[in-house]
Amino acid sequence: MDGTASPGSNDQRRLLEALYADMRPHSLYPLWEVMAALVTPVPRSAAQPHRWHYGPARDYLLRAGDLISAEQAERRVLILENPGLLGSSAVVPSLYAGLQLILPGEIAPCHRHTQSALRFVLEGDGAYTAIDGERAVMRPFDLILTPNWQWHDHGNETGQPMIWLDGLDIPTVRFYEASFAERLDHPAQAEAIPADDSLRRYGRNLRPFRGSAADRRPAGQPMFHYPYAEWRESLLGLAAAEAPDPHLGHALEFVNPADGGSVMPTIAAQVRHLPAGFETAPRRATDGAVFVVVEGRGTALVDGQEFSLSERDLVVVPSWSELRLSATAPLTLFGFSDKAAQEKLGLWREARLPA
Ligand code: GTQ
Repeated sequence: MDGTASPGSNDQRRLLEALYADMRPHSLYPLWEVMAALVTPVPRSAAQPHRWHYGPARDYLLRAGDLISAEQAERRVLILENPGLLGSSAVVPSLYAGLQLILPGEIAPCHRHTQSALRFVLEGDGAYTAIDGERAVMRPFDLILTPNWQWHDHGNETGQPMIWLDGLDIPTVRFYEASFAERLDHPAQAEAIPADDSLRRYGRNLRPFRGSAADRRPAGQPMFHYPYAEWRESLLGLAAAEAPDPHLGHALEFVNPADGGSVMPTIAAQVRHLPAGFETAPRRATDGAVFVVVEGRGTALVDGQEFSLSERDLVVVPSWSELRLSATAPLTLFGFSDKAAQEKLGLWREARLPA
């Protein structure tokens, strides 16, 4: 569809311009002048494909660590801002990504907000995120959720810096103008429930007997910790047992066991594995996605732009860009995207293209 109004005579143009000038003070605007830009035949993302090498980003983050405390910053995070969305703090129009640092002995103070968050651990071992009274001990490449309006603080009682990838729906909540946030009057919330309690109760496709006092987490969202040890075993087990999907490689999505849906209402999370030498056929999808390398080496070809990838490097793949992944060494990726929200809105689509 080409929604541009067809050109008319110079006379018509002059009269139309006069109409627009008269209407403008009354907050009225002609659709036909903007139709083609509003209702596009295929998605046109303002976001750009981009890759961040982990090493330099980590150096800047540690430099920030020398200059400002987690407590002072509230959250000491370097935002991964999409170069096509400058000033928006967004990695794709709907989502935010950042690298968060907690140094030994620090606490990122307790707060809650209507934005939903996930953490994917990149460095360090043994710090914690406390969520509504329960600590999740953070091991490398664990996925940890902070669903909306749950109290959370992060603390590091280990001797090493702890760095993780934050994924939040900040731009989505901003779009809906639905941001609420509050601080607890203590830096750390009370530990009301033993660490990793929810993993023991809900983590293996079981749950406490219905109606028992042991059923402590919200019925709609009992799980908030998806350990690497578990997802890796599933993903690599699958890779050992069958051929990879031509467009995805081996791919698994994290689910909310309460409803089988995505981990949070706005954010979906996935892991991928490509055997050495494997290259995916090109694919487009409407979700804007961020990937981080867990293990291995390879390349991401995004709309013809090639990005080399090695451990902990990050790459953003905007809506409807053509993605080809290839592995020079067995490549494992974690990714998150706005597929969760798009599916609920009936918007999500993909196109699997020939190799
Ligand atoms: O850890 O709660 O990267 O509130 C941005 C906002 C992290 C957090 C971010 C946040 C947090």
